[in-house]
Amino acid sequence: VTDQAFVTLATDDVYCQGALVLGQSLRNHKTSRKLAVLITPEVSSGMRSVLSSVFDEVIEVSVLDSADSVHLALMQRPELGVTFTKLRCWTLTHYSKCVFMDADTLVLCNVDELFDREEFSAAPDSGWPDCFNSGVFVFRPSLKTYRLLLQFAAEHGSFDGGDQGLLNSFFSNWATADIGKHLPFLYNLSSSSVYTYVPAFNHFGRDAKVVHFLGATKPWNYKYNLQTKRVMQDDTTAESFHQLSFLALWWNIYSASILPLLEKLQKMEESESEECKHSFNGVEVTLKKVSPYVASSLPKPELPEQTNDVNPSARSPEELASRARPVCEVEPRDSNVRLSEPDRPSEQPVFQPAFQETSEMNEVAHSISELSIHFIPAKPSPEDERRKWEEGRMDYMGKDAFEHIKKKLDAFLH
Ligand code: UPG
Repeated sequence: VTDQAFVTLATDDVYCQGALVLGQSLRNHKTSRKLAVLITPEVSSGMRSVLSSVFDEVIEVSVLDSADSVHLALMQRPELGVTFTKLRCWTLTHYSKCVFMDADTLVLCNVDELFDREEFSAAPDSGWPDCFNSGVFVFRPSLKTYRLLLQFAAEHGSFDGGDQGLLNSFFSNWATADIGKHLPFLYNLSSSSVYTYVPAFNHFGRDAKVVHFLGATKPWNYKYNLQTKRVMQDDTTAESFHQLSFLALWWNIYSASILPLLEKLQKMEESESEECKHSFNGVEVTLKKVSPYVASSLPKPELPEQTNDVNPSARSPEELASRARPVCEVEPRDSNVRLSEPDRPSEQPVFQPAFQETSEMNEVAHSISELSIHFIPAKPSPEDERRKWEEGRMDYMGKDAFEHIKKKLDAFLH
């Protein structure tokens, strides 16, 4: 079907990562509809080319911002003014009908049946069920509707400062007029409702079709260990088992399908002279710039103090990503910091521990032509693990946790 499309929005490279996972999840479940993503000028050219390998259409629009700091402050989300840009989806008049999906949603199965619904269909919001959530909705592109929406926004604003408040006021009879326009909650299951109504989730959750990571913390804000395939949990948050399952699913798609595309992009960018020479202990070392997308997916390395001598800027992947200057490659493999030749099997340590100023190091380092540096986080010792247990920080993500998560997911997805 070429005149119907799933549409999403990403106003920067960070939200693009969500859009890519959403697009890939729609592809994985063999949608027969087109995939379109609205982007704004801020999205980088590299990211645009990655988007175009997942989406049929990458459409640049200019930003619409509610600039409504008062209402946005009530939600404590000053960044959501740009969600007014979502209204631009009504301008896609080369499609007769579309389903809009936020970039922080993920489909768990084929949801093409949504196109059987009419404008304006949406699911209830978990915070105020007489309002719909604007993360998933069925609409008909129309310049007339678009103009009416802009006019309405100018006259009435939005009660929450974002698109959701505006759309709820505009389509104000949604709650009562036509039950056919109420999408089941399963088409927009907020990942947090998994713990706000546990029995309901246990009863209905297996039929979930779309999961929505709404709220300030998005899947890409978590850390994920590529080797163990585990989402790394922040000590201060207490995500439920099911939330972690959905996060793990998001990260599985990201690491299996999106990361390779971003790495390809990184390689292309690197070949455009993104390497630099750095000298320490009289030895010249080649440092490669790590793409922010790749770096942000890597777990935070626990660096031994002495590595600061080598590159004082190398701390967390976020810091690495946020700095313009070249940084060391971070590789989460096993314990210890290591200096190795690129083509030498990485299991074979050259120095342990590394970066101590020994004559042996200089000798060997001089004898190899190219070096790459790997900062590798140390494994927690049994003492560390016991201490965490005693402090009440149990290892929910213990050895076999991912197996459990996968089993559970398989159980309710099939
Ligand atoms: N978005 C961007 N860039 C931003 C912020 C948002 O592209 O800087 C897009 C993106 O598609 C995102 C969507 O807008 O998924 C909504 O923003 P998000 O940060 O996901 O907000 P949430 O708090 O999860 O969303 C609730 C509603 C959502 C509505 C938003 C503002 O679920 O549908 O757009 O609040 O009203």
